[in-house]
Amino acid sequence: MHVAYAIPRVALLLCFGVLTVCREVVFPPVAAVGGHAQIPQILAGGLQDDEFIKYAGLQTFANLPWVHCLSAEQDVAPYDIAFLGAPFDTGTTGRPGARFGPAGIRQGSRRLTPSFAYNAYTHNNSFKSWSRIIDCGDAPLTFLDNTAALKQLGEAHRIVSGRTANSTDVSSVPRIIVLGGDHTTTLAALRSTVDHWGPVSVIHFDSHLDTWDPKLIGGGISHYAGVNHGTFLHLAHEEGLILNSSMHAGIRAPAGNKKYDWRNDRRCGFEIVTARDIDKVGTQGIIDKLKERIGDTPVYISVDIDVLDPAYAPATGTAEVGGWTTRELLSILDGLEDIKVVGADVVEVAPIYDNPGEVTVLAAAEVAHSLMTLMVETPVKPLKDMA
Ligand SMILES: [Mn+2]
Repeated sequence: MHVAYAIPRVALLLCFGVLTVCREVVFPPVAAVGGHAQIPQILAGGLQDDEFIKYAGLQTFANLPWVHCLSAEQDVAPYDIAFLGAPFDTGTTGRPGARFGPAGIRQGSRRLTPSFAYNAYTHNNSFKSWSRIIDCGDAPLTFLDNTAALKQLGEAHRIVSGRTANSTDVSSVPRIIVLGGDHTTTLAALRSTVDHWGPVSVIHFDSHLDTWDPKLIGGGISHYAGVNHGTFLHLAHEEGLILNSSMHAGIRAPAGNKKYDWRNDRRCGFEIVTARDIDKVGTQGIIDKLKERIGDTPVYISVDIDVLDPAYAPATGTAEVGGWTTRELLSILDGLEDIKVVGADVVEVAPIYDNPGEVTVLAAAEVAHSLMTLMVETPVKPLKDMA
C-alpha cells in the first residue's frame, strides 16, 4: 500500500490571476519527506545501496551503507575502504570528550552523500569509482582500562582489514579510516596496519609532537599511564611500526625542554613542518616537502583536528592557537594525490566543545572525505599480493 497515493493532492493552478498551466504545487509536499530523486524508488518498493537519503535514518559516515564488519560470520558484504569509529578518550591529557568523536564526525558528514559528491575542483566523485566504501560503525572499547581498550581496537582493526576486499584485482586487503577517539587510538591502528603493509611513513598533522618520551609524560606514574595521546608516536617508533621518513605538519605547541624533546622527535623518525612555514612556502610548498620526505614508502596519514586553528576547530582536547585554516588543510591533503595511503585517521574531535555551527565536525568530516579520496585515487597492493 503506497500511502502517498492516498494523500489528497491540491494542485494550485491559479497564476497571475488567470487559470493557466504552471508549476504544480502539491499539498502535502510529499517530495520533502524523503528528498528528491528517491521518491520514485521508495514508491517502487525500496532503495538501492547508493540511494541513501540525507538527514534520515541512522547516521553513517556520508550516508554510506553500514556493514557489520565485526560480525562473527565469515561472510559479510565485501568492501574496499571502511570507516571505523574508535570511541576512546581516556588517554587524553587535556579536555576529555573525544569518545563522542565518531558520532560527531558522522553528524558533520550528513551533507555528504555518494550520489551527490562530484568534487568542485576535479569533477570526480570518489564514492563512484572502483572501490566499495562502507561504514563499519564503532569498535566496542571499554572506557575503564586503556590497555584493554587499545587491544580491543587493534583486534577490531585486524578483523576489518582481515576480510577479503571487494575489488580483489586492485587489492586483496581493504583499507581503513579510523574516526577517533583521542590520538592514542592511532597506536592500535598502526599495530594492525603493519600486518598488511609493513612499517609505514606517518604524515602526522598536529599542533603537538606526540613523540614525547613516556618517561616524561605519564611513565613516571606507571607504565600504564605512559601510554597516552602524547606518547603514542614514541611507542610506535619503539615497536618498529614507523619508518624514519615520517613527518609532522602544522606543529606549533611548546615542548617541555630546550633540546631533549626535539632530539627525541628526530630519533623517532620525524622531521617538522611548522604551522608558520605555510606563510613562507604556501600550501604547495608544504605538499612538496611532505612528498619529498616520504618518497615511495607506504604512508599512514593521521590528522589530529587540533592542527586547525581553534577558530576552525574549537572542539578538541588540547587546542593551540595560531593554526591552519580548514581550506589550507584540505588543499594540502588533496595535494597529496598519488602517494600510497595504506591507512588513515581523523582524531581528537570532542563535539561537546563545538559551536552551534558545528564547525569542527564539519571540518573533520571533510578531512575524512579527503583521506578517503586519496585512497581511491591511488590503490596500493598489500605485501601478500606482491609476494
Ligand atoms: Mn595529537
